[in-house]
Order: sequence, then structure tokens, then C-alpha cells
Amino acid sequence: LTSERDILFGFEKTYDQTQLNLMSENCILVDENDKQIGSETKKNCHLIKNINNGMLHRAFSVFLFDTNNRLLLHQRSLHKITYPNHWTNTCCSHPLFTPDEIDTSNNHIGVRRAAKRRLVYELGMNESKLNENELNFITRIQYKAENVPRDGVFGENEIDYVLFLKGDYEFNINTNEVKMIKFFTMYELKEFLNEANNENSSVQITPWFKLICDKFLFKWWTKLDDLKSIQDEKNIHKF
Ligand code: DMA
Ligand code: MN
Repeated sequence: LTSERDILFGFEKTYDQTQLNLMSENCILVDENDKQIGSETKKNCHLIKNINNGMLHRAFSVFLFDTNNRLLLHQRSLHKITYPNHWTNTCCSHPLFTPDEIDTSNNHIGVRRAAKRRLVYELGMNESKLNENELNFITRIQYKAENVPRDGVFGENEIDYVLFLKGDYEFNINTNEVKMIKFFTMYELKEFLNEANNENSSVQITPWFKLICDKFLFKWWTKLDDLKSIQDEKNIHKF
């Protein structure tokens, strides 16, 4: 067995330097009720050994629909330390432990600020055309997952805020984060998920996106003109 020190050394040595630097950002630690209880580096939040001790952090997942009701997915870049090359929802990341982003008032403004920051950083969306008030909180989902490819080092253990955004925007992708973007109709996404389910398929999707697709997305998709009817402030859906 390789010692933990060797695994971490290998990790420091072989991964993309930009992504490694981002591992020192401070994420928000929460309890099972999503109450803020402290902060930890992104690296520590994602170490399996900490996850196995119950360390849980806050995250968000943006779903952007254009005016034809198509959903924007992206393929994660090969530089990502977790789930490289996997297809996933429009934008996924973490609110940081800063005064602006820990702010839970005004319908979770902190998470919505973080989402705007990452839509600009990852997808190159125009900051002045993005309004936090158009990021609609839908619900929260708690889940745990191992990294893929399995490295025995990293994983996810999150309370994930689902945010919906509607509109036609322009993109200029940050290739350190994103390999490709593509809009899907409901039918096209169903076909794509079938393809990903096939054992021999080269299409991989992230565990949180798979979970949201399996449990919620297609029901929500029919309510884009009535988001109030699907907003759930009370429950944290646990998987
Ligand atoms: C983390 O996404 C968020 C979820 C919902 C898993 P990520 O790995 O893309 O985070 P980051 O963009 O901070 O690397
Ligand atoms: Mn995370």
C-alpha cells in the first residue's frame, strides 16, 4: 500500500497547476441542516478521509435554459482533478468562505453571487448581462460520491443548491475548466443519458448530474414557465 504522504505527493506533482492552486480556496462547511459551521480548503473538503469523518460542504449547480427551453451542458476539461472529461450541468462549483458568499439572506444571495462568479469564470459569460436575481433557487440536494477515475483520494460530500437560469447568453469558455459546451432538448438529453448508461460508452456523466436527471430534472423541465411551483425552500433531499 502507498502511504498517504506518497499519494498526496503524487497528487501535488501530477495535477494541473491552475487546478492545484484552486484547491486552496476556502469552502463553507455545513451540518446536515445546511447550517454554516466553519471553513476548510477545497482540497480538505474533497479528501475521502475527511468525508469519511463526516466533513460536508456547500456547493451549487446551475441549470441554464435558452429561450427554446434547451438545457446547456458542459464537458469538464481534462485538467479537472475531480471527474475530468465528464459531462455535467451548465456550471457547478462552491460558494467561498467570504462575507459576500456566506450571506444566506435575500433568498440565498451568497450562493447566487458565487454562481454568477463561476458562470463568468468558467463559461466567459458577460458579467454585466448576468443578474443574480435571475438565478432562481429551486432546492437543495445532499449526496456523497467517490471521484472518477477512482483515485482513493478525492470525492464529494455536499449540500448542492440547484439554481435555474433562463435566457439567451453568449459564451467564451475557459478551457482550463471546460472542454466543450452543448445545448440539449429534453429528447436529446434522454438519448444522451441512455448512451452514457451503456457499459461500453465513452460518455461519462457526473454523479450529481445523474442523480438530478434520475430524480428531478425532467419533471422540473416542464415547469420552466412556473418555477414557483417547483421551488422547495424547506427540504434538503438526501441521497
Ligand atoms: C463542484 O463542482 C460542485 C458540485 C455540485 C459537485 P466542481 O468540481 O466543478 O467545482 P470547482 O468548479 O470549484 O472545481
Ligand atoms: Mn465539492
